[in-house]
Amino acid sequence: MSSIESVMNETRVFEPAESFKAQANVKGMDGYRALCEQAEKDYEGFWAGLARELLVWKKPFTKVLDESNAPFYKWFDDGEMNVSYNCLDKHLATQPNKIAIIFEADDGKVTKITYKDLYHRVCTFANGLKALGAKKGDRVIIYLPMSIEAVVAMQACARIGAIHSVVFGGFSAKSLHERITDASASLIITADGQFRGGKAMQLKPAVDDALAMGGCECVKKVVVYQRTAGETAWDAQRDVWWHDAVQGQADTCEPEWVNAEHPLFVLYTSGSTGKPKGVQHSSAGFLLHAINTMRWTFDYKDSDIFWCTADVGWITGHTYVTYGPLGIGATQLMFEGVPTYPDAGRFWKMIQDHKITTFYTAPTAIRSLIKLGADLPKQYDLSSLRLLGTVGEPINPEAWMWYYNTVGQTRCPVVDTWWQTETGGHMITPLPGVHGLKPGSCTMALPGIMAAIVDEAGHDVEKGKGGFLVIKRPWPSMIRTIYGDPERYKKNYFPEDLGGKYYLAGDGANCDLDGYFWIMGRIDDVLNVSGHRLGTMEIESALVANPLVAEAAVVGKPHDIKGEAVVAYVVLKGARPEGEDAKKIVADLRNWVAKEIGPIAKPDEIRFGDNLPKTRSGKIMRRLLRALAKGEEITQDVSTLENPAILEQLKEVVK
Ligand code: 6R9
Repeated sequence: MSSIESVMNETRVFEPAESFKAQANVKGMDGYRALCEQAEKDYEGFWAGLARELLVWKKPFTKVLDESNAPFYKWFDDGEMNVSYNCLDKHLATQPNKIAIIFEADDGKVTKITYKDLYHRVCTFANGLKALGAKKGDRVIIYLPMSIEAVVAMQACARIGAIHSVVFGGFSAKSLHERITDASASLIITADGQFRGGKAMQLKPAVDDALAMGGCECVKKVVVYQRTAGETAWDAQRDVWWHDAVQGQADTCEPEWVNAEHPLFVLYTSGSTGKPKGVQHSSAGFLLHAINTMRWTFDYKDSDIFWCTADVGWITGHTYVTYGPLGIGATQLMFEGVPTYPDAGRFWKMIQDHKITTFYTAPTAIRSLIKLGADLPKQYDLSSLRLLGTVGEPINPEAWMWYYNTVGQTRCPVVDTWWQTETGGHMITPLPGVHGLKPGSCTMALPGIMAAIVDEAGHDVEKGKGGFLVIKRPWPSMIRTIYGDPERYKKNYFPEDLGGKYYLAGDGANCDLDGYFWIMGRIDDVLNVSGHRLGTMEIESALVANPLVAEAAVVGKPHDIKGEAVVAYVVLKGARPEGEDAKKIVADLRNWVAKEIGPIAKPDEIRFGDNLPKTRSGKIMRRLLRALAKGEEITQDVSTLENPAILEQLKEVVK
């Protein structure tokens, strides 16, 4: 709490330059207020107007918002459209030869693909998928590295009405298995491997392992894109090379016209229980917000070259790589590799070489790049940049200032965009030609997004007082349900305590006297490690699944680069280990978690105790564990502890 207070004492305000404002898609506070008023006066009319302007409909909608089965809202429900048509076919008449994707491989090789070529690639692959039996409504797991093929695969699913579920390539076979079975997927699209930092890494073995875990009878085919061309284990009945799947297929494919509410994708994210939630999104509402935020937040112009560094395995990659940029007809850069290879200047060199105008990345990347060379950007020509953005976690004012001064050379507004997997697109963010920027604040809600801060009973809190961040009205790109678990959707996001009608974001926030929002972080048991959401329960379940472990508790602790680090308190079934023994078990447990969930979830620290501190009712005292992790003085009442000596044990970090 103290850090947020100091952040909120930030008094610097950076106003947009007149020249930026003059050319902006939303001009000045007047322009912003006019849109907000329009939304307040006629909420449905406001969104309907945007949906007519920005989407192409096969059958126009006549209904806008259906609240009859709240909180299962429906938008534009009697309309018909196709997302892939809106991202590809729509542009064929006006800009067939515009570059859609510039792909830079790990080794620096550049491939460019026009809208027309991408359209044909998507159609051909869509026909290939159909030939393999995929059809409307089927769930398709995509486990691919950053590649043009990843976008082709997602767009091809959208084209035939199949529901994709992309699994980040850094997730383990176990995590993959969990998602395959939860979604009952009939098809998996993967690659033999991927290149990162000059090394070839295998990907398909994780799919093979996942399918060998059982319960995957639903999966009929595995399509494999050949990227690294190494040795690949093969099941001739089940596996098909991508290049064979498209062989002889026609390069046009009539899109499957779907209802506006037809699910476009399910994306798994961490919540406060051990089991990840399948966040389900719609077709029309999702795409509408993706396109409109390209226009408003990123001030999109035809001449822009857009670069969002997120992997397509995360929501940011869905909305601002696969759908938003293509929906609006942009040229964008996609990058296969890592920011540190061949050296820490890679990002800056890419901005220079490709003349990037709009650069969107995560605070954790910014912090690590500062550490690797705060002056490095000065060695490159970054004059093409006109707008910068951040996403994924709160940005500390120091990192913000560096980004603004050193990367943007004080010329580029920084849009600090607050949103979530569940919201589909930006929610609270500066508009670059509108808001004066305060480092560390995501400023104000977009027009039509009714964000507010409330107390436990759902009442608005006064400005300057913290509370729960909620969205008071449904919006088009919101989550529709948790796949296969509508009850959990209702309970989690529309709790009765708040009257059951506000969307509860799960973040604590503050609104200052100027009406600027400041995000304080999660209020549930969700950690934000390098901008990735991880449930503490998920990591705990992984740890206790290890035969050596009796009990485990996981908390976060502030970390300079990652934002938060994972600290695990572990009680073994045997005696508390010491010395070399302890070191070996720590290494084993970290690898174990990497296997169970993925390397991103590896605990940074493991501490062993004879027991965990618990209340009389047996609840783990997490606040105490958080204080211990931070190395703070213990001021809490610990009189209920059976064995106070364990506090000393739990202070000890095994290095
Ligand atoms: C898009 C994305 C969502 C959680 C969210 C919040 C944190 C995201 C932020 C931010 C402060 C920002 N978060 N953007 N916190 N300022 N600009 O990251 O989705 O992976 O679902 O994470 O990330 O805590 O609740 P997701």
